[in-house]
Amino acid sequence: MAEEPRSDCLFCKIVAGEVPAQVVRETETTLAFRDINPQAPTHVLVIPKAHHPDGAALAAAAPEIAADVLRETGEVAAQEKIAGSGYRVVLNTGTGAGQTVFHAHAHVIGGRGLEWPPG
Ligand code: IU
Repeated sequence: MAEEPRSDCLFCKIVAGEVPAQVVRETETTLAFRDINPQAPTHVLVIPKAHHPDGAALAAAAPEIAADVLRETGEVAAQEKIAGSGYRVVLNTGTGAGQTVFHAHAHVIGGRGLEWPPG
């Protein structure tokens, strides 16, 4: 279920324009901005504008917006010119997997070689 914007949610504040971000793409339902602590030459976060706690919750509550987010990861990769060399889309889900911001977001990471499996 989509929730109201949360005053304690950093990404809701970015959507509201209350916290600055380097926005690279925006649609009616999504926002894409550069990660403040990039792990690769390209590291962009794609988020739904509506608050959902993680990717699974987003897909369950609003599958059409989950599809928008996934489509936008591809658009970001094309715009950043990393589609040809390969890139990774990551949805950390849960504290044990490294999720630190509990507003759904897909990391788009590329511009360097990427190891598998991830750490
Ligand atoms: P995670 O999957 O929840 O760990 O990803 C959260 C990301 O949000 C992480 O890569 C942070 O560097 C990033 N981030 C940000 O871009 N701007 C911020 O002000 C904060 C975190 I706090």
